Amino acid sequence: MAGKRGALIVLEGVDRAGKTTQCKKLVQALQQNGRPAEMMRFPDRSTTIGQLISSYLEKKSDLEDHTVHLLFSANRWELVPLMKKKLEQGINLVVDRYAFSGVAFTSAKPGFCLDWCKNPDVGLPKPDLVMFLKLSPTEASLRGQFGEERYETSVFQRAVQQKFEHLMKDASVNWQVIDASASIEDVHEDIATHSLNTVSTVENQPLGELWK
Ligand code: DGP
Ligand code: NA
Ligand code: NA
Repeated sequence: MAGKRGALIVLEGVDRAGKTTQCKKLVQALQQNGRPAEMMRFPDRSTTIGQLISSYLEKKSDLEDHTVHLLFSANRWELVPLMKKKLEQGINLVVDRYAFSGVAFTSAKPGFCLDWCKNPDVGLPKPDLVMFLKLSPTEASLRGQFGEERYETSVFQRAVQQKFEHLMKDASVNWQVIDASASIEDVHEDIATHSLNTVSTVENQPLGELWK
């Protein structure tokens, strides 16, 4: 197939770092630069599996911890054919959370090792760029109270942050740390610059496989 593929760009970070706002702004900026772009988010709560996850996050149901980990992973895998199709069509995908959230959130629970947590996501499309929106717990707390969903406590979020720090030591992933304490516009500039570089760098390269 001729033509240039789209880039797979992921935004990660603890809750309230501004990922969703920045994903939307990035999609607009890419489009304004003549680069087709679409946003995706995980968990995608619209699918059958996503509805099970959503009910769990809203505390309307309880699920065993291993089970919910595998459901989050399955939710990513079920979107892989669509992701690949779009990337092959030259559409750049901006993704709000991915397998790194999967590993960070489950491995922050007692009794889970990193390798077990990574395994179900091994082989997913490998992001060309993962930007970690870094925000200290103090700065995050200044952005207001946590919501009512599962995981939304400062103790758990601190544990998640430590797991992300560990994952970022993996040089096989193209991590960029973004200072999320800056203004929305400044954070956006930073993210857009990294993304536009990535989009033109990878357009003739094959898509990789994560953690393989
Ligand atoms: P969001 O819709 O971005 O607010 O994410 C919902 C919550 O689910 C958030 O607290 C992060 C958490 N989360 C996202 N992906 C995963 C995953 O793969 N596994 C686990 N255990 N939690 C996840
Ligand atoms: Na949330
Ligand atoms: Na969000």
